[in-house]
Amino acid sequence: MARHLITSAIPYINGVKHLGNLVGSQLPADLYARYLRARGHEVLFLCATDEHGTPAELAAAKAGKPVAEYCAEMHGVQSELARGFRLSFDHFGRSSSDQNRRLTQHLAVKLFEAGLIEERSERQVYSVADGRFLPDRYIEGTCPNCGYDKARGDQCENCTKQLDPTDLINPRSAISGSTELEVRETKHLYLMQSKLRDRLAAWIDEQEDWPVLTTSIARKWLFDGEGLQDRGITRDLDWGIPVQFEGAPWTGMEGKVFYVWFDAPIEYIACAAEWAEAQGKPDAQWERWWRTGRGADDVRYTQFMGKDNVPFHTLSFPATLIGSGEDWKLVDYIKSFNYLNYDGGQFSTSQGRGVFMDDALELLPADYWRWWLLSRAPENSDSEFTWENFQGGVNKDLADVLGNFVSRVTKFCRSKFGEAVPEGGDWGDPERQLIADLSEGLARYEAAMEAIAVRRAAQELRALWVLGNEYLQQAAPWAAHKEDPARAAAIIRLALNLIPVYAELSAPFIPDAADTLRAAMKSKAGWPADMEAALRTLPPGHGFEVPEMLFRKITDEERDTWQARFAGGRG
Ligand code: B3M
Ligand code: ZN
Repeated sequence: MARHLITSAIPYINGVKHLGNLVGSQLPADLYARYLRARGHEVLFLCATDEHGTPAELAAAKAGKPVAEYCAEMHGVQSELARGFRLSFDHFGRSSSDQNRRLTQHLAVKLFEAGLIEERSERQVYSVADGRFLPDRYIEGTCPNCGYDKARGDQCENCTKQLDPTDLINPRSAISGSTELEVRETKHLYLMQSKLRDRLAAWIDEQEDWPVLTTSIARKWLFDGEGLQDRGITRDLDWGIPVQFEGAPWTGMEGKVFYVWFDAPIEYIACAAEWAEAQGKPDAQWERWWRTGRGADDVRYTQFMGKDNVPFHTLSFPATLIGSGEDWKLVDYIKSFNYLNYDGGQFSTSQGRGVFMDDALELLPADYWRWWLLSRAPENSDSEFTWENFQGGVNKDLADVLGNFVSRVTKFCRSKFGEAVPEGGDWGDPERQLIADLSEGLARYEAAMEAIAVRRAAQELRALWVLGNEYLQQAAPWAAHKEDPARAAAIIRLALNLIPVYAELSAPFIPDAADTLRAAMKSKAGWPADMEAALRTLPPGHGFEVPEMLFRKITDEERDTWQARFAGGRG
């Protein structure tokens, strides 16, 4: 029995996430959390919304709402969708929480005291009409490269050229449209990551078992070009965690907030504190997950994220924690993902391209999506969602294999023996062979899950479902029943017992279907540590109900309708 801390990258607050976001962090994290709980481990699984920064401010402005109100509302929307997808977070927090504000300010002070934060003066664009400094993307103008007249201060969306605000022709404020802009001197805090380079490099070197996708990205940022850069961790924004606060060791930082990527990972810690508060537990209860001196020494900490988030988790966040000089728990394993593409292109939040979490649940129950997304997770390379692949996966794996097995076994039993496990002869060679095959397959499934090899785990699970179908096909109880009803009863007794086993093994992928099977078989056996014993759990006479159709097939007509409906984007 071990203690596992699991975090998923925290999704930005600005809108509903698409299936590519979901499969790159929250969904595989949930799979792993459910598996570890099923194996009897103690798990704390945390996620939150990432609420600060310009994306939140801009999205709120677009929605015509004060940003705090917008964030509260969107947090509700995202929580509801997380519930809809059965994401089993122990807590779904908010990076705008008091806990995160206190922790972020606390860590900044510790870093300052350790000589790792420096004040630097910068020249920056100030809008007189708006009475504020403008971050790069709040400045618009004409691109000097292509002439596009809505280029942003950091980049031209039209020709992709990276820009400085001072490159823009006819620059204006994106907030008010005012052209009354000046360049003024202002101070910012910098985290001296370069001073931590050797310690970070040594720490990355220790991680021999991490996926190459994770370590190669970390090494690239550590050693390429000029190596690890010092990083500005403050911004001129209203919305965020204030840099000037009581007891701060610096002055003159009014009107500035911490950079969103500085406070967002700290929310992983703050979220544990929010969880403790919500549960009415004392601080010691969350600290035993996060402070090595207070019990977190024996915690195994796993993070899940898309590849674009890796530099922040392998370098910046560890720099914050190591640099603080305090005993914070560092991540033990980072599971990162490539991208899921959509129908020949990319999923895109800004263009509304692809299927989003709310759309998905409107079309089909969560299990259909969970199974397809996890079994095709973009682990070793990018993968692609097409409606045809989705239809094929759902129909072939869920309906034809698992669903078919359950339906054949339970309906056959009902018609020949009634809705109770039949008495009958003992098991012979085919059954012993099946149990041996299932035991071996189970060991492979468990190994894949322990390694967080998501696709492989799905294949191994499916292989276990296939074994049941093949057995049924060969043992052919419908034929045996004519000459030897006792033999047919023995076959069916085993096959019925396989259903609760499937429920337990499949639950991390398809939790609702698992519950349906448990309810139908009136059994909640737990993980089948010993396959033979597990298959004797339901004794003769144990009543059950034929479950409703477990999975329906997606028709060609639906597939075509959905493809057409989503071709145009969300608008
Ligand atoms: N919100 C980016 C993303 O959702 C960012 C992750 C923060 S993890 C601390 O991809
Ligand atoms: Zn341009």
